[in-house]
Amino acid sequence: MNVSILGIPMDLGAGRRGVDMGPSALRNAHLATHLRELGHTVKDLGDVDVALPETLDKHEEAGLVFLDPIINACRDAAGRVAALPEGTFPLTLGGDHSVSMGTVTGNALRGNPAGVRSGLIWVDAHTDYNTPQSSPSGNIHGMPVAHLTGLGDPRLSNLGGGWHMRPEDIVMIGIRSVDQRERALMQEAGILAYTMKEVDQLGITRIVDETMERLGRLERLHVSFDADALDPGLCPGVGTPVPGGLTYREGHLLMELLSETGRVTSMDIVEVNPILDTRNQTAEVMVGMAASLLGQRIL
Ligand code: HAR
Ligand code: MN
Ligand code: MN
Ligand code: MN
Repeated sequence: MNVSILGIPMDLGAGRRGVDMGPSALRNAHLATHLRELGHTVKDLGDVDVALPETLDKHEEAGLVFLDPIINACRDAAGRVAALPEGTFPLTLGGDHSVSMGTVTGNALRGNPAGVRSGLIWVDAHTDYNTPQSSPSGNIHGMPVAHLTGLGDPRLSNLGGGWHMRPEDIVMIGIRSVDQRERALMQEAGILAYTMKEVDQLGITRIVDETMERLGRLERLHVSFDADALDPGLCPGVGTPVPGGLTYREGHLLMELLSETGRVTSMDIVEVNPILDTRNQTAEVMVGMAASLLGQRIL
């Protein structure tokens, strides 16, 4: 497969500094080398330009912190991804999770596909379904999925022109932290979410089966993997750690089973924060997750 790596070194959507260094940490964990060892042709496209917070005054507008520079970076990311040739697997590196408003949009609109439906598998401790009105923080990385489905501020929800993700084409896995008003929005939208309780009860195998029952017929499938979905003992380098996350094997099994379906067409790795990490462990683990999704097998 042709894999194109694109970094979006942005931390403007997060409440603390550091995830802007995520792309660098993932490259330092030998991302491209590991994927080449699997037989892929890997091209690193470098990074999207993102404003540094130190060069901006931290202004909040209508409940959204750093709105304008985030729009610019997401629009650039969407354009870069949408321009990639058909058959390329875009592997996009955050950055905080607001980058996925750009990457998911770009992947859905790639090749300008009339009527092509895209599914989204959101692997995260959080549902990221806040709107500016429901958000307790104003941090945009808690809002990408809501905006992808057309809620929230139109400047963020219209990155794809009139295109929106359908709530029934989204499945979330690993969830264990949802804000009060965010929960009501999730229920209203009817998004299927497997919390850690369901991971414990059903196991990853059944969850992947059910996910593919729902999304398996869609032409495109994007996996957005927030490092904080994994347990913070395994991935300490994240800004908003929540105890009780996916284990190393649950994460790998999820990626291995999704890989076996042959249906996944793109991936993000987001929220890796090297400042908070231990010897780049979180980036190393996430490179392993990408390798499993892209065909790495034990035997
Ligand atoms: N729900 C909280 C908020 O909206 C925190 C969520 C953001 N953290 C993430 N996203 N890493 O997955 O402010
Ligand atoms: Mn290595
Ligand atoms: Mn997230
Ligand atoms: Mn998260």
